[in-house]
Amino acid sequence: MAAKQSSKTIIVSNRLPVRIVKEGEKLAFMPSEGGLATGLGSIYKQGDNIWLGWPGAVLNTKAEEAQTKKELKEQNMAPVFLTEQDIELYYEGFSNETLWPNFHYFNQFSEFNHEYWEAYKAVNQKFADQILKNANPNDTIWIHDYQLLLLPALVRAERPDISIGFFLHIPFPSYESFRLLPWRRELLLGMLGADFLGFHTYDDTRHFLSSVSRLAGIGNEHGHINYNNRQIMADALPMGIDYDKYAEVAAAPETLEREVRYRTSIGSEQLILCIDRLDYSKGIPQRLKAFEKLLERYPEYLEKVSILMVVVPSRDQVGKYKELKEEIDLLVGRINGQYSRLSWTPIHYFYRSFPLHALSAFYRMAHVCLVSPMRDGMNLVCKEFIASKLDKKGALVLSEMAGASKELSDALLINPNNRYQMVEAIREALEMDEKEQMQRMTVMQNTLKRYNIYNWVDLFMNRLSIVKKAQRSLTTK
Ligand code: GDG
Repeated sequence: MAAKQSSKTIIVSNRLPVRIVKEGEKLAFMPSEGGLATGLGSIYKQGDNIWLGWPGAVLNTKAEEAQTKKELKEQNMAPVFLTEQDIELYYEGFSNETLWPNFHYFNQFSEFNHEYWEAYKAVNQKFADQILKNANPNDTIWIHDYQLLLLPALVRAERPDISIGFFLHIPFPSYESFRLLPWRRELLLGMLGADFLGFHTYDDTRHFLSSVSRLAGIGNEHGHINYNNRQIMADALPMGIDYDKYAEVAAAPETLEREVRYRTSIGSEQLILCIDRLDYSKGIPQRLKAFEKLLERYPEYLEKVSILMVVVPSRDQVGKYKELKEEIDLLVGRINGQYSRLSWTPIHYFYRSFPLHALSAFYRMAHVCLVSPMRDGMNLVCKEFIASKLDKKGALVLSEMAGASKELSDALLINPNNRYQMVEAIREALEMDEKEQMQRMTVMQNTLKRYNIYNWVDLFMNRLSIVKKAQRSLTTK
């Protein structure tokens, strides 16, 4: 009898949890501390498991590629090398100018460009080729996000029995939005190469199933899809954070020292905290206009309340993002120009990123965290704010359009298109008595402690293995 082949897990995402920075001739490998990297650390760092993806820099020589492969191999990673053209057409193009706006209901921004589509197919094939070089039939593959929607089917075509999971980190749009895409059917069939498909919310799952049924003619029963004689499952699995890590950083001496230093600089005013990547889906101008309205309607907040706004640079080579940056700069300038006093600035605005301890100090200092995206798959910032509130004081104003709102019903929920509602919710948050703050915070903390990132990873892997077992038992009957 042949010896049983060992099995490993291959994580696949567009970006690796490491970033190459070129320093002249030298390559430096900087780890990324994102939530996904932390959560999946328990998987990819074990045994023969690997994480496969783009290392974040375009390399020009075979020697650079060889060095990268070697360094990454030592950290259980394998690179997929992309060219400048791949980045322009597949990543900035199809992923971020076609899929991103369509999936976030910004169809007026969606580019339907055939060249982008061809590049998207070709790069998904590049990823598939790398997986196939590394994968054995007993392995488990976990593919992440909208840049790789075709990948499950490309792998399935070559490895009919392999176990494939897929998780979408952004919303899956309603059929009415998704059907606008010229390549909608190919994208769905690409995803259906997976055995288990996870989404942040029940609504995302429902939208996906509805598109599968209406555009590909494949029905389902409570999320179970029978396609090509394979039983596939789609379900909601909201992603959590590393709760203990955020709670621990919030108690670290470096964080406390920073908090004292920042408070000495800005005084004792109440702070409304906003942290986002630069993106039109995050609703940054809408929120600034609401704050402007708050100051106009309730002048008692002048000199008493400020916004601390961190906008992390992102995709700012793409036209729409440049325009957004200009709009934000103008609004901040207008509001600060009109309301500033020598001793008070209404909006402390930073267009850059901060180290984790600084972020944690901001979370600690904030009376209110204002998270008001027009659409967001989940939103981890609001979860990190809650985990950082060790004294349970503070209030969260949260958009209904963020996936996180489904779990955090003790936040003050708002429709980000309703400026007056946002103004009143900010006021309610600023005026909320401590008892109510602590009651709401306790409920939200308990939820997030329980459904943390490790729990999410375990649930995903369990669901995938249950689906696979059921599939195998059906085919052997
Ligand atoms: C996508 C989906 C979904 C921010 N500024 C700094 C910093 N950050 C960190 C935050 C948080 C992360 O970046 C942002 O995560 P979000 O979830 O808010 O948003 P996206 O980047 O759009 O993520 C989203 C997520 O995928 C996961 O599935 O929730 O809906 O769009 O962790 O803390 N980190 C540091 N300095 C900063 O200045 N160190």
